[in-house]
Amino acid sequence: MPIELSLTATSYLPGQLLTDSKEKIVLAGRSNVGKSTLLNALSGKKLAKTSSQPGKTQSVNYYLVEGQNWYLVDLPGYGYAKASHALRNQWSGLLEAFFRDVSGLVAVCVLLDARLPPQDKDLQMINYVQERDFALLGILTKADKCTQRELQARIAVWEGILPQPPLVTSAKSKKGLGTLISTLNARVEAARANKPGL
Ligand SMILES: Nc1nc2c(ncn2[C@@H]2O[C@H](COP(=O)(O)OP(=O)(O)O)[C@@H](O)[C@H]2O)c(=O)[nH]1
Ligand SMILES: [Mg+2]
Repeated sequence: MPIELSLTATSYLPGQLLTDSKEKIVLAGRSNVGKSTLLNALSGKKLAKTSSQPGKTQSVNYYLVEGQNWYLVDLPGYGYAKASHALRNQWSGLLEAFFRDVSGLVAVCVLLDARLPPQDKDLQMINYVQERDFALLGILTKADKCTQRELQARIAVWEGILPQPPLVTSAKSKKGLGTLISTLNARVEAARANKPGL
């Protein structure tokens, strides 16, 4: 079930972002939402540094999905309250450049902490993605930390906000990881099938 991910490029500055047109699916989310842990769980390997201290990933990381030939792109976490202004500006500059210049973007996954009600930063990111007409996929993380009842209530709230119900995942229990992988591959396949002239 795991997918093989190879870190192909790490970009700290806009000029280092990849410009090729290979399909890309982005993982975005607030610091500490569980992005690095999810990447590691998807690959069954320790690829990305995880931390209980948020605000560590400051680069755009491109992971090639081996065998499928597309990139899973790990964006810097947003909304780390303790980051300096200079650092926050550097991050948002990198994100702006990424979304302005990206080629082959198939979908943006916004990771959402299943324990929390919608946070301002989540809603801002969702708006940002929708304003630009990028395909959006909500992914609840840390589902193992919620009771079934809490989870159902959280899903219902997100169903009122997102264009489609969120996928529910836990890196700890592995819940939803197989569905997530097949959903992402299917999105890439659909994008390829729709490409005119190929
Ligand atoms: N229980 C549980 N904890 C998780 C899960 N995913 C991440 N965490 C914890 O959440 C914290 C932040 O995770 P990390 O992956 O570093 O977040 P990132 O900042 O979004 O990359 C760490 O302490 C992780 O162990 C999960 O599915 N279940
Ligand atoms: Mg991280």
